[in-house]
Amino acid sequence: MYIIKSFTCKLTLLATFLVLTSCQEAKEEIPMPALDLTAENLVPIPARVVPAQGSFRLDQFTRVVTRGEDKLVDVASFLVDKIGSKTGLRLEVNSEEGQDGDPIILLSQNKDQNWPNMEAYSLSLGKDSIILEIPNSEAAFRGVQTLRQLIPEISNDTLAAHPIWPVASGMIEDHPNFVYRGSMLDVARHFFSVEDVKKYIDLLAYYKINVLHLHLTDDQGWRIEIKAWPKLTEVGGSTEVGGEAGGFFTQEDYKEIVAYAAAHYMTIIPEVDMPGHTNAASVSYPFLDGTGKPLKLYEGTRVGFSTFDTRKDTTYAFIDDVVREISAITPGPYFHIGGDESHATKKSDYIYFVNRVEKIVQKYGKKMIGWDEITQADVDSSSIAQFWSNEKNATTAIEKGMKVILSPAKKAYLDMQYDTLSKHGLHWAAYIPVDTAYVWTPESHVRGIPKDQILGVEAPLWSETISNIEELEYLAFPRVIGYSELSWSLEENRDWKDFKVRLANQAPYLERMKVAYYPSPLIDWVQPKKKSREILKD
Ligand code: TNX
Repeated sequence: MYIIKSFTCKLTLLATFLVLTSCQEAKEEIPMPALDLTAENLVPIPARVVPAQGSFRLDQFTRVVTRGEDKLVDVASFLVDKIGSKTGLRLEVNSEEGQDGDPIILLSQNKDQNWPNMEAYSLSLGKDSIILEIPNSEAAFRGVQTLRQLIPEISNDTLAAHPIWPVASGMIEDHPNFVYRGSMLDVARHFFSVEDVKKYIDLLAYYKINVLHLHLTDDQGWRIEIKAWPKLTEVGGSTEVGGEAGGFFTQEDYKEIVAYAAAHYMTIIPEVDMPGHTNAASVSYPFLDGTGKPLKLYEGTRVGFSTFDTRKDTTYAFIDDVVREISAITPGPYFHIGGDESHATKKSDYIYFVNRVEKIVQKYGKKMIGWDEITQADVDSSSIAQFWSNEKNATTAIEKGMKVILSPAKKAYLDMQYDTLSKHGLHWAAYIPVDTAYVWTPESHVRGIPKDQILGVEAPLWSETISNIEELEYLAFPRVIGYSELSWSLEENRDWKDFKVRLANQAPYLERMKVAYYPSPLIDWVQPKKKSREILKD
């Protein structure tokens, strides 16, 4: 039961004809519903959820307050902004106004607690207050996503004279299973705009994904401006699969993406795929070519036909410039060198190449990531292998003391078709319906890879068959939501039957965000309820 304070003021006429005003508190009692916190449709599922009686009253009087580092204010503003788009409420952060008894959402930094890791958070959901306790602003951002999911899509207008969004009471303690929770977007086969990438970041961040790997170059296109080598984008960026105009990110565009990702506590990993997948670069600067075949722009979808000349010093001078320029505008710790499907490179040349490029990446202060083939070279234990197809390469990585990112094509490739009827996608690795995408165990997927050497899970979205955001969303959603749970949630909490219901309940959010998700028939999608008022965008 909530007590709302308001003041009714009476005029009192005294015998002396003095008019005095006296104010007296009147109380409106608002009955709040009992909600079950364990029945909320949270994705990814938190480590621990303990329900309690009652619910919190989110309404226009709610105060959002921060205690701790300055960056918490930005996270609180993000929350207020998202509450605004979902509910229409216009709350303020750390406002001086308000009264005792107003509902309060407090973001409180506590560095001293023994947190399981630096993204861990606890949410105490009371009747009068919601307290998000965190070691830092990154953890606050993760906890805020949980809170966003707990706010109902529509208000309960029968409780009081004003709209109220009841939030279930209880306690949530949560932390990620893997520190690396990724998605990859191939902007090389088809180009995607800064706006498209930002929308993808919005959606991924809501599910606590914290890495976006951009596959920036391939045979069909070079998509990132390199000031020392302008033809890469002028020539190499001029087309794409199917022969459309292609495109590229200027360095300013790229910085905008990096900054947007950073505001969502997401790391951008740039990939320059080499020594194969390099036709667009070699057409732009033919001295790079190691095939000796005639060069022309490529708009098809074959792989494995191009290679750099790995024995020329000028090739490495070029790569030095590319790695230097991109590293300078990439705050994250990683640089991805590709290294996959170099079928046109001799094995000895490939090994020589990877060894040399690793040094360049390290020189610019980055850790090298490469597709699993790189483990054939003499790579350092600080470099990271991204397992996609060859288990032997993955176990070689373990023998070398490297960490591994899991992207098994048969399970985690977002560009695989759901089934034979899928409008977009390929099926060379498998058909991946929504259940297959979720029902596997990263912790034990490849024999011989211990959990402590798994950095995390990444779901790559190759773009041979998709050319706009709707098609991207069709392949990515809903499967990427499952990958978020596989990488965030603890193994003992993951369960397909339970996930299926929680996934079905993502429909109202996805529809509000205008996501063209694939309405898989395996899921009993929840229809969004009608809203009594017009609600703004996210
Ligand atoms: C394999 S996975 C590739 C890509 C293709 C993808 C299509 C990997 C490292 N290489 O070049 O786009 O299959 O599914």
